[in-house]
Amino acid sequence: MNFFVGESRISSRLDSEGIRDMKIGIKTLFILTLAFFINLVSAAPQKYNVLFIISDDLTSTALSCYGNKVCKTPNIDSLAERGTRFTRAYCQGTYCGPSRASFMSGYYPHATGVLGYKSPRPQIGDRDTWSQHFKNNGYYAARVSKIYHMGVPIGIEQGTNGADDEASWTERFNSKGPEWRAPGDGETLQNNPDGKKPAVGGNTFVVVEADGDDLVHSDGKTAKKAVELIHRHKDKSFWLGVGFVRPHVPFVAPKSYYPPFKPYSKMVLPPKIKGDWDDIPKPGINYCTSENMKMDIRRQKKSVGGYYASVAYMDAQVGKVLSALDEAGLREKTIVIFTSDHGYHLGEHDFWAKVSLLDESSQVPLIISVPGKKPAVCHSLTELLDLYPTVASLCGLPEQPRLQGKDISKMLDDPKHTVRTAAFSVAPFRRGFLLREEDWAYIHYGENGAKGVELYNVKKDPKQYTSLAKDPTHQKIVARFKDQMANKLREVRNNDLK
Ligand SMILES: [Ca+2]
Repeated sequence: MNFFVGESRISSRLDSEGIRDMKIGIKTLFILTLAFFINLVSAAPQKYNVLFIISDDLTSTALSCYGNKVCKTPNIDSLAERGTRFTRAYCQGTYCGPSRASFMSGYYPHATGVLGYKSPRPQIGDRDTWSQHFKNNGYYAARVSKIYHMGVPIGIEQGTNGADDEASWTERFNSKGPEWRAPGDGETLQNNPDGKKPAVGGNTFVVVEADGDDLVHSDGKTAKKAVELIHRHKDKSFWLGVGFVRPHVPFVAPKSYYPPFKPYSKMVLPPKIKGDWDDIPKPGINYCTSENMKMDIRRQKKSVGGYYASVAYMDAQVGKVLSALDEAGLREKTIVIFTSDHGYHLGEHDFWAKVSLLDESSQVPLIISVPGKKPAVCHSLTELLDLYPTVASLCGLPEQPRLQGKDISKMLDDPKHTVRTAAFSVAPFRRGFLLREEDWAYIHYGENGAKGVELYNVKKDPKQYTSLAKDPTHQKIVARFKDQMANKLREVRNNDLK
């Protein structure tokens, strides 16, 4: 405020040349200061892009980076080679609707009450979903195809939005595809013992060796749109959700993806153990079994081969999206996440598909790649619910204490770091609840376990063949878990939604 007074006082002592020099000096100082602040801003934590790729109904056991020797997934493997691969990541609901509503909203299924195939919006009101939080912080937020629940195949055949949440996005795109109607060699494997049914629609095990190329199908179109969006938005910050629908049934992929799995008779099924179901309570017998689907050994093996071909096809689409990131020069600016909404049974215990709370169905593949961080394999327990707070924290967005997940970003610097002793998941159809610790898997049915209990020592019995729930020497552990489950449910329901 004294600038002009000062200038006039000084001017009385200086000649006009001196005043000019001083004005230039002040201008220079101003420019230097401005440059300093611009420099400060550019040195602030980098505003990463987020590329979230999610497959549908994908078990980690089908990926070569998780040890599969038959199904090769070079593109997902390449992401695992540069990121952190999690071996104990769990979904919060073992089918699409609740799982997706949970990790997008930041709440457990029992906190929002979204246990079916619905959008979480009525429960969360105006609270930000994961992508919306980024959108409200200056990001372009888009989804291509299935991020929230969409019916597969029917919603994909129609190209509709499903149980989507419009407020989560700046833009959204659906990828219509022919699904089971794709021209090619189709066979219905489920409930078709005399082979008289043609390829059918609905939530049915159908394999179609399809004519034509990748772009005939929904996932090919999804990859193409994602590539286009990456190039179009490479100069601003984006949160891009890319949802592939394979390997969800129907198992449809171009013919070129099938040769490694043919003849189907060479597919190896998991061992069939006599009396395997004897210690599983009734609600623990999965809704899809070899028996109730009327699938003989030939059909079971073809189911595995068809599933693998769908995984290989989906992996190729992941490759196209990852290449686009490199072509756009964004690898060093983008956090890439690859996961699935839940796992899948491929004949273990003669179970098929999802819903079960055993590891094949509740554990998910999860790879997180953050620029500049060392590649690692992390065995610490984590939940899909942790993605929202973790990625928000990595991008320097405001923290939201209401979120029920935990920030696991320290695990990306130190894979030995832990944030939880148990992962929690639910199977709403069966009122089933899982607490998965490093050494134990505890499952009970009915709010208090009245409908049955399973307990597995996963250290000694990783394939979960022998439930110890009724073993007299394990009753203390069962009692501990029962208490812990009651506490967990209380904790989950104690939130800001009410
Ligand atoms: Ca799913």
